[in-house]
Amino acid sequence: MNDLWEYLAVASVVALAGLAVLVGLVRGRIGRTKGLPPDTDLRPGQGRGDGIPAAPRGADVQDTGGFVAVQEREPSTPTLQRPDSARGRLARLRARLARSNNAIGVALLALLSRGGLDDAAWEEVEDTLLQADLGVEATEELVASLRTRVRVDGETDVETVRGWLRTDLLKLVDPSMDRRVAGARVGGRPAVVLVVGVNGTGKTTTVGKLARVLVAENKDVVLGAADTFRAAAADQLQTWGERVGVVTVRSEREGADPASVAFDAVAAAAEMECDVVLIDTAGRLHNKVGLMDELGKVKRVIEKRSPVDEVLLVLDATTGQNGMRQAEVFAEVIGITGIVLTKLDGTAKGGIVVNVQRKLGVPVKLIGLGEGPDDLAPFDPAAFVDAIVG
Ligand SMILES: Nc1nc2c(ncn2[C@@H]2O[C@H](COP(=O)(O)OP(=O)(O)OP(=O)(O)O)[C@@H](O)[C@H]2O)c(=O)[nH]1
Ligand SMILES: [Mg+2]
Repeated sequence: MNDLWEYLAVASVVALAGLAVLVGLVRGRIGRTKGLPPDTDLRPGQGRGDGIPAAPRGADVQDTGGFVAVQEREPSTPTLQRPDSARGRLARLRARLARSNNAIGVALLALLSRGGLDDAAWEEVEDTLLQADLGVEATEELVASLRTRVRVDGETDVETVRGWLRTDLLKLVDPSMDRRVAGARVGGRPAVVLVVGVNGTGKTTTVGKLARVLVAENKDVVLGAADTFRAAAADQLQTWGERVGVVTVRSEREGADPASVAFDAVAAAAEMECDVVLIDTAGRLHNKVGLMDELGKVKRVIEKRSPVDEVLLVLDATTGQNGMRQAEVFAEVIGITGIVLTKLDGTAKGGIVVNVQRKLGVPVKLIGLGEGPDDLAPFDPAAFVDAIVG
C-alpha cells in the first residue's frame, strides 16, 4: 500500500513538473500574453513551438527599405518569411495593373484622337467605359466632359487627349478620400478590423496578405478565424499567420459560434497588447439572409468588448453588376468603412473602383493584384489612373 502511495506521489510530482514545463512553453510562445480568456485556442503556428521567432517585436527587426528583415537570435531557427513593405508594392505591381487595365485607355485614346467624332463614335466611347464597369452615371459625366473639351479645344492629338482622360478619371476616382486602413492601437487598445464579403471573393487571402503588410510595418497582429462554416477555413488562415509568426485565434469545432471566436480574438489581442486584430468571416451560408444575420451578430458581439474600427468589404473586381449588388447589401446591413477590390490583375474592368465608391460613398483602400502573398497594394488613385491611360 505504502509503495502505491509512494508511486502515486512520485507520479504526481512528475506530472506537475511536466505541466509546469508545458505552461512555460505556451507562455513563451504567446510572448506578452497575460491572463487570456478561458478556452481561447491560440495558434501561433508551428510557429514558435518549432523555434520560429515570435512576432516581429520578439526578434530584431530592421527596416531595410524594401522589406523588413527579421534577424534570428538563434542560428538554428528557421526564418520567417519577409513580407514586402507597402512602399515597394505598388511599384512592383503597377505593371500588372496596367497589363489588365490599359486596354480601356488604349481603346479610348484610339477613339478620341481619331478626330471628327460623330455621335456613333461617342457611343463607342460610352460603350468602352460601360464595359470597363465605370457605371452609367460616371460614364455620362466623363463623356459630357470630354465632348465639351473636344468642342472647345478642337485638339485631339493623343497627348492632349491622354491629359484630359487622366484629369477626368482622377477626379472620378476622388483622390481626396481617406484610404488609410486601421492598423495601429486606438486609445490604448488594438484596432479591430472585420473582413466581410461573399464566398470566393478573396477574404481569407486578403486577411493573410494584410497581416503581412502590417508585420512588415512592425505591427503586432492577431488573426481571428470567425469563418467556422468550414473547418478548412481556419486552417487556411492559420497557415497565412504561421508564415509571418502571427497568432490565430480559432475554434476546433466546425460550426462553432463565429461571434464568440471573434470576441475571443479581440479579447486575446487586447490581453496581448497587440496593435491590430484582423477577423476573417464566412462568405457562404445557407442563404443571404442567414449570412447577413450572422455577420450582424459577429459585429454586435465584438462591440461588447471593443469598438470595430474598420469593416472591409472584399469585392471580386471580375463580378461586375453582381458584385455591385452584393456590396450594396453588405453596406446596408453591417456598414462598410473600406473596400478591398481583388482580382484586378485578371480583368479590364477597373472602372468598378469608381462605380463602387460612388454607390457606397466608401473608398477603395486596397487592391488585390494576384494570388501571391505580397500581391496586395494600397489603392493609389494617381497610379491607378496612370496604369489605365499609360
Ligand atoms: N488573381 C487573383 N486571385 C486572387 C486574388 N485574391 C484572392 N484570389 C484567389 O481567389 C480564391 C479565393 O480566395 P479566398 O481568400 O479563399 O476567398 P474567400 O473570400 O475567403 O472565400 P470563402 O472562404 O469561401 O468565403 C483563391 O484562389 C485566391 O488565391 C487576387 O487579387 N488576384
Ligand atoms: Mg475564406
